[in-house]
This record gives sequence, structure tokens and C-alpha cells, in this order.
Amino acid sequence: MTTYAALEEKYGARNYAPLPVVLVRAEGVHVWDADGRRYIDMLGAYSAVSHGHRHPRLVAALTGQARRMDVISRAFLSDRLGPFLEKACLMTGMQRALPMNTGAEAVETALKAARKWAYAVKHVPADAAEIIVCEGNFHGRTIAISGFSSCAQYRNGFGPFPPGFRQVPFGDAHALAAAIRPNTAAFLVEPIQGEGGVIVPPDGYLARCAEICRASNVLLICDEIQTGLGRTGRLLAADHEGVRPDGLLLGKALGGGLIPVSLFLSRSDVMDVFTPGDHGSTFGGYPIGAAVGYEALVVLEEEGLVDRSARQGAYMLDRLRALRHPAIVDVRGKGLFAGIEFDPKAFKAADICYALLKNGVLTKDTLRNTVRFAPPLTIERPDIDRAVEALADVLAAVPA
Ligand code: PXG
Repeated sequence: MTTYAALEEKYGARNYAPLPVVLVRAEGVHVWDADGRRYIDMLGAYSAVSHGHRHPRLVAALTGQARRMDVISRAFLSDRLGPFLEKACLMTGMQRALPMNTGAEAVETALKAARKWAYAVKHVPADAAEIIVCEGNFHGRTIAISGFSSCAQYRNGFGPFPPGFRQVPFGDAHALAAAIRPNTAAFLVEPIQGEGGVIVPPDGYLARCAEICRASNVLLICDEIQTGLGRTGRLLAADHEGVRPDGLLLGKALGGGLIPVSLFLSRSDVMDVFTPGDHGSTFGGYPIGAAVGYEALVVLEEEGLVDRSARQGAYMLDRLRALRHPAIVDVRGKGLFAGIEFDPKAFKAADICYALLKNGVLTKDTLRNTVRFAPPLTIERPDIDRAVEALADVLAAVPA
């Protein structure tokens, strides 16, 4: 433990504050530390591990493709990219998809598409396009994305930022309607805010936003990098409201927990603004990424992971809501995506996570003094029970 911590401390940047555990092995919903101690992974790498760690079919897709053909760049076609894009479009009801690697790159792609669409199709005057985002958003860490964050730490010291973004309160469709102007290109929103503290908006919010956007010819772009691919008990969180967005972002679990794979998907008339040379990425859609992304989608379907998430998630939320403790302010979520908010006067969510670690459960706190449970969608009831009981034990041990 100390050696690895010391190496990271000495040679790494100090941009993370990891919990003091060195993980060496992972399988399914479990991870092991260097001493052979087993933990339940209730973080699932912030929803990147939905299929379970090292899913055999995904490992086979990765290694099989690595043995056949590696990166070739987008200067040439591959036999892997087309089928991956087709699968992603058919599953999500979108018309086209542009592959990138990380979530932040997919978000940047959406912002570029929305701006170019605004000029080319909506005839917004040059350099005047605006994109509306939500307070409490989290869309990644690039300069542009950090610039429209409402979290001071994400912005402080990193300016100047690109203009053209405005914030509205999350969950308030009237505020969106009032903020739209003739130059508004798009509204970028997480259907459930993940890093903001697992914030579930009022029922009907997204559907109302979709109507408002449609009426004003504004693109509705849903960032489902965290909420997508079954996390909330539907394939997309937008499905809960019967909403088909104009633009959609997928990432994290799309890489099957193995490699970074992301997509910006959209209607054809939006994607068609891109011409050769406008945008791209060396590794975006490379054969290994496409092979793993394709298999991740197929496994999601064939193993019924979305339904599992709905079923096991309802069970997990029921059990969490049954925890009675004066310091629990709120339990919220959908599917296998839950946030347990604690009264900051009672204790810090970070301290709960540390105590959970000692009890064999891994997770991390997020904004609003909230502990998040977002395990792999393959989790079974006994592990949900163990995790919830560990939380109950931890709460019982600390005075409220
Ligand atoms: N959109 C949403 C909704 C996210 O939660 C991103 C975009 C960016 O994805 P990438 O792949 O660029 O990280 C996220 C990421 C971290 C961290 O360590 C990031 C996320 C969650 C927790 C930690 O920066 N979400």
C-alpha cells in the first residue's frame, strides 16, 4: 500500500485524492486489494463498469480484435466501425453516430455540431450561437466544459473560457423557456445529474424541455454518458419520459469497462454539418474500440442488463429507503443509480465512504454530501444486501 501510494504521490499529479486501497484484481462485481481482501464495487468506476469487471465476452472482443488488427486511423475504412455505428443507432433510435474516446470528447463533438448546425441550418449570425446548460452540470474537464460548470473549483485558475454558454436551473422547464433566444443552438442536459449529487428532476421535466426545444428549433442534447446504457433501468434515462433527443452522448459503459469508447449520436441533418477535416480523433472508432463497443451493446441486450437494472435497482432503492437514520436527508435515484444524502452537520459523506471501505464496500462521495451506489448492472441481491448492511453498520457505529 505505502509503496504504491508513495510512487503516485512522488511522480503523479495531485489531481485526485484516492481512498487508501491498492486494487490489483477485479472480476464481476468484486475487486481485490494487494492483501487479497475482497470488496464489493458499488462505484462501478462511475458507471463505466456496467457489464461487470472483465466480462468474458468483452475481454474476448478486445483480445480477439487486438490479435487481428489494431489502430489504422480514420484515413481508411475498417470492418468494425460500420457495424458498431449501425448497432448504436438502431438501439437508440438515432440516425448517425460519431465515435470518440472519452466522454468529454463526445461532449465537445456535440458542442461543435450544435454550433455549426446553428449557423448552417438555423442561420444564426456568425459566432453568435448560444448553448444553454444547467446549474450543477458535469460534462467533463476540457477548457470549454469547465468554463460552463457552476462548480467554482472546476473553473478557478483555468480561464479564460470560450463564450457562448448560459446556465439555467436544473429541473425548471420554465427557466429553460425563458432563457431561449433567437441565437440559441442547443440545450445540453443530463437527464439525471450524476456528479451534481445524483439529482433526479421532477417527473415530466425532460419531456417538457423536449417540447420547448422543438417549438423553438433548439437542439435537445442529452448527456447520457453516466445515465445511459441501462444505468437507470431503461436503455436511456430519456426513455423514462418517452423523449428522443436530437443529440445523444454515450461513453463510460460503452467501453465495456475495458477501454474508453464514446459516441455523439444525432439526427442526420445535425450530423451532416460535418465535412471531411472538420473534426476527428486518431483513436475514435478504431477497430478495437468499435469491436468492444459493439460487443458491449450486444451483451447489454442479450443478458437483459437493462431489465436487471430496473429490477435490482428498485430493490436496492427500497432497501436504502428503509434505512432509518436521522442523518439521512434523502435517498434518490433510478435503476442501479442511487444517491444517499447526509446532513453535513452529522457527518461527511467522504467519511462514510472511508468507513465503507473498511467494511468491504467501495464507493465515493459526490457533491451535496452524497454517497453514490452505482454497481455493475450484473449485481445480485446478496451483494446488494451486503452493501446496504455495511452502510447500516457504518451509520450505527457513528453517533448522529
Ligand atoms: N458527462 C457526464 C454526465 C459525466 O459524468 C463526462 C461527461 C466526462 O466523461 P470523461 O470520460 O471525459 O471523464 C462525465 C464523467 C473524473 C470523473 O474523475 C468523471 C465523471 C464521474 C466521476 C469522476 O473526472 N464523469
